[in-house]
Amino acid sequence: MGRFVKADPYPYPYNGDLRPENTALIVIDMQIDFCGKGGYVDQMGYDLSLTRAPIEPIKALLAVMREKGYFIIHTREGHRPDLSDLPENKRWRSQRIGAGIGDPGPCGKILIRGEPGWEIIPELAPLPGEVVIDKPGKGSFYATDLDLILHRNGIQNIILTGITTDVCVHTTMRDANDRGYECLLLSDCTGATDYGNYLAALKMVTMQGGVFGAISDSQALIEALNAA
Ligand code: C5J
Repeated sequence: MGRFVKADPYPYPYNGDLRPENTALIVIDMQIDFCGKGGYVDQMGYDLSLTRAPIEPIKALLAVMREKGYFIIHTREGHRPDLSDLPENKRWRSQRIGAGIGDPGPCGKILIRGEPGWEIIPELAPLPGEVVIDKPGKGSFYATDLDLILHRNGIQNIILTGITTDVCVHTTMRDANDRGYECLLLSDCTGATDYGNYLAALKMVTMQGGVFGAISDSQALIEALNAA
């Protein structure tokens, strides 16, 4: 039997074992810096409507998965105020495009922990007790305790949402897949700074029989979660 989500290129998860006890929803970097006016992405001149598109679908999905008792994880990309964890080349590149990490901006110092721009947007604020992972890089595993927390809580399946599809979401998905987690990326719950990159990032997942996992959307997932 099992419980499966309609997904591309295979019904997810591969073994039909989809339960609140073994499945986590991860909401990646839904911070003002990535989708708010005056934040990092806005300062770089990208179209905010692309990174804001997943807000409502994620909000609706969070309500369902919270109610059903699924394990919820949020991540935030950001650096220490003294910049001791900021690679010099990352800073240099951000300065080149006019949004220097650590420099003052309309939402405080860009991508710095504790600054207004670094906060998760109020619509998707974590609830007390939900795990929040602070990461200095694009992937959610590097220099964090995410893997330890997933293991401790018996998580085998990871549902990925958040921004940006081609950068932090993809890096996290690839890394999770290499670690043996069964991954599902929801197309309406993610966005990139470029629409072509968003489409390409989704397509990449589906190659080779699901090289990093599978792609679906929140409606299909909710249907599967509601099925007896
Ligand atoms: C980026 C992210 N794009 N959250 N971060 O720098 O994808």
